[in-house]
Amino acid sequence: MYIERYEKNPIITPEDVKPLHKDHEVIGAFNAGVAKIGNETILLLRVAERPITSDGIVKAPVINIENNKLELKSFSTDNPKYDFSDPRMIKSIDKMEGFTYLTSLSYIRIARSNDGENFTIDDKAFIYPENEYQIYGVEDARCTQIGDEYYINFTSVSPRGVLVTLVVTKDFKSYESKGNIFAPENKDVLIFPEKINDMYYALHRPSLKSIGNYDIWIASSPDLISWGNHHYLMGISDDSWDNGRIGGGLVPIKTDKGWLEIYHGATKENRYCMGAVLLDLNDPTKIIGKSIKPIMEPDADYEKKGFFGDVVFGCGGVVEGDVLTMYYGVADTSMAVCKMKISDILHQIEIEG
Ligand code: MAN
Repeated sequence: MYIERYEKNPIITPEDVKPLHKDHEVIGAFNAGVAKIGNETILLLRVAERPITSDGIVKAPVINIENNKLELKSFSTDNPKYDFSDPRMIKSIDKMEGFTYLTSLSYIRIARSNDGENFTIDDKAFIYPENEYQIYGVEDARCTQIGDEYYINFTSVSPRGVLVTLVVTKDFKSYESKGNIFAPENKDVLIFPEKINDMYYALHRPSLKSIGNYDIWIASSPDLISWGNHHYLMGISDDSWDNGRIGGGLVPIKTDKGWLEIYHGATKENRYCMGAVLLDLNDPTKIIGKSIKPIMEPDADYEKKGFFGDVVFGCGGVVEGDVLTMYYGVADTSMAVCKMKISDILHQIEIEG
């Protein structure tokens, strides 16, 4: 399938973002939710800031909710009690002690553009950790426009677990909090942009700990806040590009043929690609067809190399006629943009699905 990657990719890199915290460096500006308000394209960037440290020490940033200050925990890399093998986290080897810290603090900051290619980044955070569920950060926003309101859901991370929080805005200057909509562990919530048979729908991705896999589920709600009627939608494959985990990517796109969902799938080794699935227009719990091969794989240098390489991770796009402009995170580091034809994606689903 033909994908036109923008020649000046990546469009936003960590170097373009000034850290908000003293003695920190921005290591990621990625996985942005997308909205269009008037002529302006909004990217809800996940900015990751890491404490600058000396060799042999890894620091974990944690927000103290009592005084709203960022505090740092230090770990010596030669201490055998800790596992540093995943650069995104520090884990205790002793399961009884059982802690995980993240090596960076993520929050949501807005980048704005009038042409969809050149972005200016706000000086301040838009969504910053503000309660006990968010002391390790907030990540990976998705934005669904319903009428003149924009519903933004994102991952909140803390020792209480990884869960999903919802806020609503009309102007991308301030927002109203709607609370936690999915309990731990859950991620990758995509709210459909309109009611279907008088109910709202959302894809979600529970991460099962005892039995089961990292699969996509679907739920419905009368009010966007209380979600129920949970159904398993689709799962990982046994031995392919998506044998590790799958999760919703972009806000579902309404087409003549059905709801088109572009999702991410990763191997057990964490190579992230994008796939496509078509859901019934009147009952999105029903799958019409699915691409067998990924529609997009990490290929360009900026997709293969970075803080966490071999990752393409789309969280949003803009649809104009048959053209989807997808904004996507690359290598857990930067933002890139590409264009693809919706008819090409539907064709791939038709011949493979
Ligand atoms: C995964 C990755 C990280 C993220 C944590 C917590 O390990 O997506 O980037 O910080 O989960 O959500």
